[in-house]
Amino acid sequence: MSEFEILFDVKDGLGVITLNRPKALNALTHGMILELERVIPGWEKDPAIKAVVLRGAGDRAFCAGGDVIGLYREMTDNPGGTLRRDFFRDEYIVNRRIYRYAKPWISLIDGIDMGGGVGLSAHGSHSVASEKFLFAMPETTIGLFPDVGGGYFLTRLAGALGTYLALTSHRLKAADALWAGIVDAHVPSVRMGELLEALGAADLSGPQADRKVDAVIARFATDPGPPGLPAMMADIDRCFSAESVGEIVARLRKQPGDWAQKQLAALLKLSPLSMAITLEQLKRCANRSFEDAMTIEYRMAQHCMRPDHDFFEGVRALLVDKDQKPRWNPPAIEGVTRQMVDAHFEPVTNDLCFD
Ligand code: QUE
Repeated sequence: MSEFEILFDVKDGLGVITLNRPKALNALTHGMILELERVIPGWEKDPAIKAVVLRGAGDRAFCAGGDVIGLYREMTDNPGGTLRRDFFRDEYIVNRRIYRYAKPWISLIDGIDMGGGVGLSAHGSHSVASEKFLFAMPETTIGLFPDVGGGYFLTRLAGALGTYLALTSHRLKAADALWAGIVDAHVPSVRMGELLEALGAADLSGPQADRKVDAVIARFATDPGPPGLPAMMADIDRCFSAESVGEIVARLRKQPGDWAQKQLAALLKLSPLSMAITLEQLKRCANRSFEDAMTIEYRMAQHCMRPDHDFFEGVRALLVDKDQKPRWNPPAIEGVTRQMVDAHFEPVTNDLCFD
């Protein structure tokens, strides 16, 4: 493979993008984001390109998220730097461009798809997952919140599923993601290459392009097996529809059975502040436009970039020092005040606004 972090190729009328940091599970750097925004607007207008296909290099990941280790390094080496400001702005601009893209945007997800990767796949017109697919919005694990349009797409899932996925960082395999509507089809890993060739060979012209892509994908789609989520939805809705994180915890405590105790144990490891701001994010983003959700998330992200925020402690503990023992501040949900939460939603200088 090439030394470039992201590859762009035009073949058989397809614009093919390959995220190319396989050793880092194709985690998105600021450079990759800037390259996307440099190339994809032109492809949208180019009559020689009928659709865009996005994939990850290597055999493990589509994209594990944003390059949060890069953000951490800047914070420790160059606290006055601009990466924290520009990374999220430029990433969210790309997320929004994909959401509004005028041509089919097809993600071939043959492995891990988490956080920032979901921001590149979930807002496009088509996402295809293999048996290696593993989804999560895992940001509460590192003191962040489910951004990249999480406030938009998670609030549009059934019942309290989005709140559940957002708060617990719970992982889904292909069968559950297909059931939830997070992906559109399951195609075996070994057939992804043939699917790409078939898309190249297909006539995708005209106003029915999305339907024509559906038809090509359908030729390769197989049953991923039964989903596990349907049997959990009553519990998820009962416990995760509460108004506050404290009330969610209280409902889990009262609920008999293994499932509730497992969720409780999972929640108690995560950043209490992250969980509180995430629940508020979902309330504020429900029934709002994609653009409004991104403006809200940009303000939140800027607040999370303060040096004393849980975000840096989370990245340190999970990804840099790997001691797996983040010291959250405050350490428990009872310590999170209304004021701490509301501060994340205040306008910032250089707000992200779309017109
Ligand atoms: C939560 C996250 C991320 C994460 C782990 C979490 C995330 C992310 C990575 C990641 C993984 C492997 C890499 C890398 C980054 O891990 O966003 O550079 O090689 O990018 O618990 O949100």
